[in-house]
Amino acid sequence: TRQCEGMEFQITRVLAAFRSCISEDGQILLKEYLSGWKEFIKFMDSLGMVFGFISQETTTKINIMNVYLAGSSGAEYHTLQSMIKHELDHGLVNFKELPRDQVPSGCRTLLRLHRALKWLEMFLYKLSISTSQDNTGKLCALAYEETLAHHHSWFVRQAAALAFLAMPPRRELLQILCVHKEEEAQFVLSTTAKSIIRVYDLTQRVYEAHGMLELP
Ligand code: 1PW
Repeated sequence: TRQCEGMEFQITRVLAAFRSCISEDGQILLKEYLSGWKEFIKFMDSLGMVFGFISQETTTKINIMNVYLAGSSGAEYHTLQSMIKHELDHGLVNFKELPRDQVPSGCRTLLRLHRALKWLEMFLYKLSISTSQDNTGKLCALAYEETLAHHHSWFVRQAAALAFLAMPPRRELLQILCVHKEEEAQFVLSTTAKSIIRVYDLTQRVYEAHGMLELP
């Protein structure tokens, strides 16, 4: 069996990151948000080559955010709310489609991760209520079709469908997730899904309040 310590993926680290994502005054902390995603990317990478493009695309989005966080205005990117204020105040949001050679705004980039987070949450939830008879690829596909697929082109949806076919069986998947007992799996998965919902719902409200749910 797989060793579950050290640098390899652990679902409990995803949980810890998203749990610490909301500050006491209701701000979304971007570093924690991105670290939750970074941990999850390790999981996608351990699913093999076919998940490569999904994992790559997520990494690309995180890297764009990291450049902003490390940049001269980095302090403004401490939270979702401060980022929105900063980009609005300086006309950086890009409410219109950008030329391909321009770096997308933080608001636009995080919105892509935000939409993807719904997929992740739905997948973990479905996995948490699944039984040993369930097909993980099917669960993943269903979660995708109910959420992120609405935002994707035909081409991306086909590529995603291919990746789901290569999803490992449930038993193996739970091992990759570093949960070994059935009850433990249910608990960790549903707790993680719940911590993600809180972050997702708050982020959604903030984007909605600024009319930013459809940034191109
Ligand atoms: C195994 C459990 C699945 C949950 C993982 C969620 C990962 C989400 C990454 C999906 C990437 C699909 C391929 C890329 C599509 C891009 O076109 C799209 N990006 C995202 C993150 O949805 C839109 O970005 P774009 O093209 O407008 O810059």
